Amino acid sequence: MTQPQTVYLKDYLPPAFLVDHVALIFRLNPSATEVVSKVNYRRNPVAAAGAALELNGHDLELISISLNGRLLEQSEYQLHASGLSLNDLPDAFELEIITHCNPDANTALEGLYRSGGNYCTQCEAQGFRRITYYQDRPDVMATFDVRIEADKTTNPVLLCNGNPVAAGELEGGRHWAAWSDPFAKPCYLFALVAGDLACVEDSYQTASGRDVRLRVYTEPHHIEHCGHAMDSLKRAMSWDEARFGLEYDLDLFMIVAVDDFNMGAMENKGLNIFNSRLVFASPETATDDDYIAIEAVIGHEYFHNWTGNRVTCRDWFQLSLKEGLTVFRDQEFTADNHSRAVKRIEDVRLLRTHQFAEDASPMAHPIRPSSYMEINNFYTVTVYEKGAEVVRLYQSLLGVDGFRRGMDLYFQRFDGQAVSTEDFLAAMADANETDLSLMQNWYDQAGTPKLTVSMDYDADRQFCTLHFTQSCPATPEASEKQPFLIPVEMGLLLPDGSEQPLQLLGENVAQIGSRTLLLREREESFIFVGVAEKPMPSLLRGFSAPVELDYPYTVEDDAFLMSHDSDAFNRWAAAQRLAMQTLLALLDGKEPDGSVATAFGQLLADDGLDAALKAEALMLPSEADIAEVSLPADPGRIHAAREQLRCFIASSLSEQLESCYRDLSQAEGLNDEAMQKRKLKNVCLAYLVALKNDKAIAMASGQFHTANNMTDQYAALALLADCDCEQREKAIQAFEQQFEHDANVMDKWFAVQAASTLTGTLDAVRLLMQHEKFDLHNPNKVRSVIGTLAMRNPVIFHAEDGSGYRFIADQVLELDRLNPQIASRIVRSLMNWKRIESRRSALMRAELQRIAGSEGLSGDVHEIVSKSLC
Ligand code: B3K
Ligand code: ZN
Repeated sequence: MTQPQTVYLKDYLPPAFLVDHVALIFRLNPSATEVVSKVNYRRNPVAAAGAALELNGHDLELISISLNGRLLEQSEYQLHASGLSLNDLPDAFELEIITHCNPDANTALEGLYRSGGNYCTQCEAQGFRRITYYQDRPDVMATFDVRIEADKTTNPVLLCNGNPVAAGELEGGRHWAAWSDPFAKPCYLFALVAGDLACVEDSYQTASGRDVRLRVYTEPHHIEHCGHAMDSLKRAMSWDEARFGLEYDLDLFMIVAVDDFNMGAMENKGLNIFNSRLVFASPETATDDDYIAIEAVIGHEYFHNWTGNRVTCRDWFQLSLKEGLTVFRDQEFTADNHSRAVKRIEDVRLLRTHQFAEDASPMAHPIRPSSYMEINNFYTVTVYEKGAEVVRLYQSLLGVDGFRRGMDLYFQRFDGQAVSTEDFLAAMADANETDLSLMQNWYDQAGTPKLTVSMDYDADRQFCTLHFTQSCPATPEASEKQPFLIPVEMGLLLPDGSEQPLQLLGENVAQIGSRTLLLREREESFIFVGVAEKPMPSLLRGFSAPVELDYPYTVEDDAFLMSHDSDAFNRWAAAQRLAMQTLLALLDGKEPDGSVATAFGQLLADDGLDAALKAEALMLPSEADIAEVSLPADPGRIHAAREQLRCFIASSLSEQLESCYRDLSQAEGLNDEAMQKRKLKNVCLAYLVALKNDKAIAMASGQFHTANNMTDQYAALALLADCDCEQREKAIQAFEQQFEHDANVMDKWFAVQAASTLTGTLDAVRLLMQHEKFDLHNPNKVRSVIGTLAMRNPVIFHAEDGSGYRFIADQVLELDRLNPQIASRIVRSLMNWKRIESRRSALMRAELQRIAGSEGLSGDVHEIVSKSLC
């Protein structure tokens, strides 16, 4: 195989030809689908004169090419491994290309493939080149007309982007449908679906009074599980109108649920395609977290209609332009509909655990990378979640109204265009007549900035000074970093817990409540006056910037902030720090300090806190979080320390935990309050079961067998799956019998077993892979079994004998032949070998080397492995 090439942002050139219109005919056939593509090209005035037309193509069988109706000889074009070049072309012409592709043989799930007997597509980022020869790049935007022909019995439903325009019958039991999409779009937003599908239908009237038909398509037996998805869609449509003044633009909006999908969902124009696990929901089959995630992802894909589709990316380096912005929008959608504080905590937990680790890894990259080998490797927590944090910075700097002004100008300037992150920055700055040039450093530099803070208190002058120093570790793209623009939302708490009014030296009046300090330099100090008592700083409230905060808080300081901070996020952050300090002390061989149990007990008893915030605060930092701050990490000792602390808290607070559990056991329904109560109840149960005594196991088993909702049933199952007891086997069997016909629920059954820390899990996983419902071709199954073991089971993955690493490397090699994108996700579990203690580190490295030395590796896996071994 040829070595994958690195693509550089600095080499960007506009396309040689522009496209006005694309007309496609699909003659669907499982093993040989014919695609007739008729495209009107004209020379791009800004491209080099006389440039060739370079069309991308992958795994296509070329049947014919005609230029303005004349069939071309083979000598008139150059066919090569990755496409087709044509020279000496007129300034404007029509090119007709006929190709065949094989949907049945497409296990990579990119381009046109089959899932459950139905046809579907996935074109982002570069899947359209597996459908036809085209300039497969997002800055080529065109209107599309599509005709689909297929067997009528097996494919009664034929769907494409845009609006349906005509349909009819054909000979031989076939039929056709024609679709037209009036909005110019890049080809990555193309989608086609054909199959035997049922749909739920509803309608939505936009703010300006237009009626839009809404449809959610699925295999017929799941139709009764689509109500929540439809409700979520309507909520998303009305939220985008209210918050951003953005209306839907076509007459029809469709969502199709498919079982075989590489990621969560895809925002194709007018025809979103979803992984079925993010569509189907009923209280018996979906957890509360599933309900919230479905609403968020339906919102996310819908919001892309403006941020991504109407205004798209110039090239794939700009991915965060649409993804960071759209994640920010979906975060706000959830925050506006549920608890803002809980949403913020969950987003920050995800960022700190996964993105901070990525930023410290060999794959560290800026939110706008400057090079890549395989673009699919850059759909990362950095581009998405850190990207969303950077968008949030604009809102912190400009306020909600200023941010809205920036968004309005962005759409006014760029609707229908393919643009860059600089264009977004400029719209935000111009709309608010302010200089935001320092924001550019957030796009160009990788690494998590560290903010070191110290405080001096001068009792005589009543001055309190905060000193800030920012630094950023070296990352592959740069060792020296320019300072970042960092808004620090903060307050000063007085010993009685009240807020010190904030007045900086030189100001005339004091402000009550939080204020935001803007850091622009490597070192800055701020002097507050009129501070009569030594205060406790509450820093980075609401996590006002994606940085690592370093302030010398003691255990007592954190206990104080946990119970007094007016900022809910910082109460959570203090609880996490307190737990982390205790965990690090345990790793140092110390005994658990009682203050953590006391503080957690007070928090649990606090009537002023809602149940979900208590639950979030009581959840200990994950083993991955601990690993990041105890380098080189020893996963075995980290697990033991965390278990020790869980048991210590559980035994110190057992009565309180049990009575809290019992008080909350009646939570019913899907409202926020009931969901919050279930969350806290299950956190209490998890602590109790950590003690592994008969009473706690009986409570979990009782909950499992009597639960009337998946949240409680699944929480109990997960706890039992980690206990070596007879109730474990009973629960696992009962769950399988109850849900064997529901693929998405079976994924949960697979995952709890693969997450078990019991010895023997690796053998159990091998057996699970022989289970009749397991299928290596199905990404959800792979994620549930192999992904869970690699990413969510540090005990088994990091087994001292290297068996976990060897198993995962074997799976990566096998998966890579079927589906490189999925293999490339799994192989990342080995990437951080340099941060692990030396024995395991050597074993991980050896597996990476074994993968690197294998024949026929995909570009996807090659990029991760080669960068990891650098
Ligand atoms: N834009 C898609 C992700 C495509 C991933 C391609 N490897 C879903 C989303 O972010 O909305
Ligand atoms: Zn997205």
